[in-house]
Amino acid sequence: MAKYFIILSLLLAFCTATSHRLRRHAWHTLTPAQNSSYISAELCLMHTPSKLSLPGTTSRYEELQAVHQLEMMQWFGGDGRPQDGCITNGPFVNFTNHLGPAYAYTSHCVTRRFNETCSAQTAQVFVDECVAKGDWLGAWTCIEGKPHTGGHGGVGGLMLDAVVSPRDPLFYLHHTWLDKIWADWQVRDLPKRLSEMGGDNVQDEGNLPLPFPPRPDSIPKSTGADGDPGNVTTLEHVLNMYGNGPNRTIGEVMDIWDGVLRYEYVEPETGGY
Ligand SMILES: *[C@@H]1O[C@H](CO)[C@@H](O)[C@H](O)[C@H]1NC(C)=O
Ligand SMILES: *[C@@H]1O[C@H](CO)[C@@H](O)[C@H](O)[C@H]1NC(C)=O
Ligand SMILES: *[C@@H]1O[C@H](CO)[C@@H](O)[C@H](O)[C@H]1NC(C)=O
Ligand SMILES: *[C@@H]1O[C@H](CO)[C@@H](O)[C@H](O)[C@H]1NC(C)=O
Ligand SMILES: *[C@@H]1O[C@H](CO)[C@@H](O)[C@H](O)[C@H]1NC(C)=O
Ligand SMILES: [Cu+2]
Repeated sequence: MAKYFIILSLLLAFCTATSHRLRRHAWHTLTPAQNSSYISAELCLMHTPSKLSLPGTTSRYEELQAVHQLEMMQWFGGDGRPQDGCITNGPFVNFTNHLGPAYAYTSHCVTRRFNETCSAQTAQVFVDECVAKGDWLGAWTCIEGKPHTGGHGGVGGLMLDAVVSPRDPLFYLHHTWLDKIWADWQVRDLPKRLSEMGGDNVQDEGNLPLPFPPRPDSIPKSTGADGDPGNVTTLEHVLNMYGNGPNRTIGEVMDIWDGVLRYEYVEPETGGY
């Protein structure tokens, strides 16, 4: 299968440790050939039949979304068309997804509704503000507030579905960017920030940025507290991969450089860190 130049975030947390670090490049620095490889890899996942028997899934791509759907409690084409929000161009124009909305299973196109007011919240000035925070709780809530929500709202459509937003391939670009903001915050105080974790492990449902429908009885409840002694997230917290790969603890994925993920970022300006 075509090479990934941008790894799919925690969804690839099951990558076995390799002797060399993988390198994550910024999308705008890819060559046309690398660009096509990445898009082909996503199309390949969309066209490869599912194998894990997760509810509603028909492809490997949907099995990755299922992790988000099941766990949630707490050149990609342009905007959608006015009448139904379906995208009208780009490589995913004919893609039919089968998970969602929320916990339902229906066949539908990729929908978007660009909103520049929301996108403005992803501006560099807000990112800089978050990266400057002195502790994890400050950085996390800051990232969640503007850069994270701004990306979901800025694209709109499927990206505004809190349960299955990974249905839009843009989700992975947005979230790998958020991963990088986290790493940018970490490198400002190493090694301390390779083990700094905290915050609620179950979302406070009264205080969500996106509408969040109740989970139906047919979907087993995730306790949210797997591995934690209480309701605070710890390094022992288990990331349930639902068979997409081995479960990992948060402690295992904190150090992107030398932990199980083992990758580094290639900065267009400096050549990487
Ligand atoms: C990336 O590839 C898509 C099609 O695969 C093409 O339309 C687009 O122009 C390419 N962009 C760049 C920057 O190479
Ligand atoms: C989408 O389907 C139409 C009709 O079959 C076809 O003409 C078009 O090339 C397809 N586009 C892509 C990007 O696969
Ligand atoms: C864009 O999002 C803002 C903030 O949520 C909202 O007030 C506004 O109505 C949206 N604009 C459009 C055109 O939907
Ligand atoms: C977490 O647990 C503590 C102590 O048991 C409790 O006081 C607090 O309300 C809980 N917080 C949440 C968000 O459930
Ligand atoms: C992954 O974690 C979940 C939740 O802790 C657990 O139910 C499941 O059995 C684990 N799967 C594997 C393969 O260890
Ligand atoms: Cu998100």
